[in-house]
Amino acid sequence: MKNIDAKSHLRGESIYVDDIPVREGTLYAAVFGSPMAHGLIKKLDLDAARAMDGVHGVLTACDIPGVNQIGGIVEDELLLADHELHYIGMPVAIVVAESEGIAKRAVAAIRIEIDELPVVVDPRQAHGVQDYLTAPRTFAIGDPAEVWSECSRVVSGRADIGGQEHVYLETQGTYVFPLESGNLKIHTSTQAPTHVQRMVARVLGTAMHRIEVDVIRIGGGFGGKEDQATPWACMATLAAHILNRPVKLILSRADDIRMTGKRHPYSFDFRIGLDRDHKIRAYEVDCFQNGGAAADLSPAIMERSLFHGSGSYYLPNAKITVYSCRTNLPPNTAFRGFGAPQAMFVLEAAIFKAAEELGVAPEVIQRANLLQDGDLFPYGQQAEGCRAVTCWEELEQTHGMEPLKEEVALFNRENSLRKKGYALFPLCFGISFTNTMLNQGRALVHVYTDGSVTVTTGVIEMGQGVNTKILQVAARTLGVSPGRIRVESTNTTRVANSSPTAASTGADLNGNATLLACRAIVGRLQRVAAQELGCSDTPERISFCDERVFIDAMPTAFTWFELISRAYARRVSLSEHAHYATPEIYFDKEKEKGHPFAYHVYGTVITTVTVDCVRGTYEIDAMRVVHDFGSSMNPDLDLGQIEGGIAQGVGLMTIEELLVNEQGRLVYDSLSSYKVPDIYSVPKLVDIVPLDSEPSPHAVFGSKAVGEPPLCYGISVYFALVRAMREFNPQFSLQLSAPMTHQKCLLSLYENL
Ligand code: MTE
Ligand code: LUZ
Ligand code: MOS
Repeated sequence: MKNIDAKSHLRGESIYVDDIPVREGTLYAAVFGSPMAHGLIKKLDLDAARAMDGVHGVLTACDIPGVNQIGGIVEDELLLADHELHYIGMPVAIVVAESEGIAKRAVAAIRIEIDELPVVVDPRQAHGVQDYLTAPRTFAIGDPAEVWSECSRVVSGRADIGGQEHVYLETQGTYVFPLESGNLKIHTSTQAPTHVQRMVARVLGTAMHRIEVDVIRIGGGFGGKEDQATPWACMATLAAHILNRPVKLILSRADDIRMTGKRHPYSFDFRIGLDRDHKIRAYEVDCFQNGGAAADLSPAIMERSLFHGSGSYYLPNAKITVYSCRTNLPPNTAFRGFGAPQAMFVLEAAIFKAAEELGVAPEVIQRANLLQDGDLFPYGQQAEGCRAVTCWEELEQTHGMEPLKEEVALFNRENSLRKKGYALFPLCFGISFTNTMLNQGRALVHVYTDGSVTVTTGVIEMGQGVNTKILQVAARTLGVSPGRIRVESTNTTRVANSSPTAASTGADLNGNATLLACRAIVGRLQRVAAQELGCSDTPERISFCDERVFIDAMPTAFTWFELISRAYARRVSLSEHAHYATPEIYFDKEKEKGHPFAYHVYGTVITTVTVDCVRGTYEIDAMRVVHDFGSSMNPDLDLGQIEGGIAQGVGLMTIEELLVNEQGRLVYDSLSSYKVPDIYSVPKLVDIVPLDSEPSPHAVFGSKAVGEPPLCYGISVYFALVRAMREFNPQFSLQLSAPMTHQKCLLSLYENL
């Protein structure tokens, strides 16, 4: 089944916020953000902006009728600064004008005087004074302290991983229409319409039922619109509410990069202890998460780092601690992987360093410690249906690991200025929101009297193809052709209280709800058909397929359309609203133990790279993957997700560098200086072999979640590069600091040579 958006995307006909036809009377908003990373507002001069022709209003914190507070997990984030400024770009005032141009010129006319305060950008500095966004947390299993002395080798060190800009194609944006009686309709590019609805209601001091949020699709989110679409929607809605006019607020790329949060950079101190047989006896890590100026989703991201601190390995004694450090940067936020890639990176870094010190290949240690069925994760869940070893072995066989290694060795013998390296990475990613409460989905299905069908769920289509999967679920369950079904926009009035589309759970939660809704309708239609066919006592004999009614799996003369007419004539409901909650999951935060994940996704990658040791540039030759899809309901979409995830993971590990100076200013703040992967930076070959595994019981139709996990395959690129560089220069100091930019690569190649 092709992506249902393919045709309109290709023809440029798909609608995003900025494509919604503009209504008469629309005003345009632009936001004035703090020019300093930390300070107190001494004077805010809005007169020049207010006096400009075409300016209808300049709004500040004192214009907020409700509560000036948008913190979702911790209530520590103002919508508009009132006194203290915490990061460059922190919104201070909203200008509303007759055109975007006027609004921007008015923003430029705002003057501010600030009493500067010290700026902190390094999480270790915040840790030094225990300035945290939320209390530190530790996950532990066994006791590392007891076994260090028994280890044959103990290795410690520091590792670092940088942040990442989301670079969704559609920047943050909102278009709001005031309706009658103070009600408002909001079109916004968000992964979390209910979150927008709740926060708008809070800011306006009104009830959620007055606020309708509608999303057709978004032009990419990657986590950047899980929480951080909300402030812009609140600002536009505040303006529309106060001025009683439609208001549009679309961030320019420059403002979006400057003012919104990114993936969290982390810094780590690790210690790893091994036995003579390369088993990891003990592992301890302190993770310093750079959270930015407010909590946003940092506590949840911290949690996912803790959950993935043991990667795809069994660690009998481990202690993983995360400190969520407050810095003067835009609040960092969700980004595909949500703290897991960072935690996996430091463990791989520890294994890599230990391997170098022991003089063995890292894959020897990796292989010796792979998770197996029955093993405990540090959070108390037992590995079930574990595919770590299966994926690894399948990779050895299907991709011919030994010949690949020989090829690399041969190349390195024959070339002195170009060197190849390879690395493996085993993936294990937990599926479910770690906050159990969020694991619920809803769907509303209508069958119209002509037999056509609409489905509304709480899920957001952001390019991942989830609406196509929803449609597949409905088509298969109702036995009608996909062309008969339309997936509606996501709308808080039709489906309420939805969780964000995040944690890769969109298809599972909303697909399962769709399945339940369709099954309920099928149940009623079976009874109607049984009555019509004279077998009222045994409706279970009836089934639907290819728009026909079957009895005992034999086709009848009855079509879907006739059946729908009869059902309507018999006054049977043709609509259903269903709710799905993931079964069996729970987590006890006191004990830090539980069964938080419905299931895990596994996979293994082997990556080969070639480094140009004269220039410090490199190419990724190939990434060969064995991935556990369960039983994929749409292999094309799922392969697309893996390729996209890999490209983003490669960017994170190689060229995407978020450099911040001491004043808290982004150094690479545009797409001409912040490098995102292009066709030259992605692997020349991506070969994905599906593991033939069981359909997963909690995955919709047994098709495992695929959105975030594959990004982690990118981690292998870092270590493949270091190994290639070692072939040229065995002497450089091991920094374990991602991304490995071309610049860092070049400097290391000639360090101590
Ligand atoms: N794919 C595209 N094309 N665009 C996106 O924004 N977001 C990713 C992933 N794949 C994203 C994407 C993230 S961060 C998540 S959590 C999942 O999609 C969410 O969708 P799902 O739950 O339906 O997998
Ligand atoms: N959001 C969230 C997420 O609130 N909880 C999660 O566990 C999560 N995981 C991944 C991405 N977003
Ligand atoms: Mo994805 S980071 O869960 O939006």
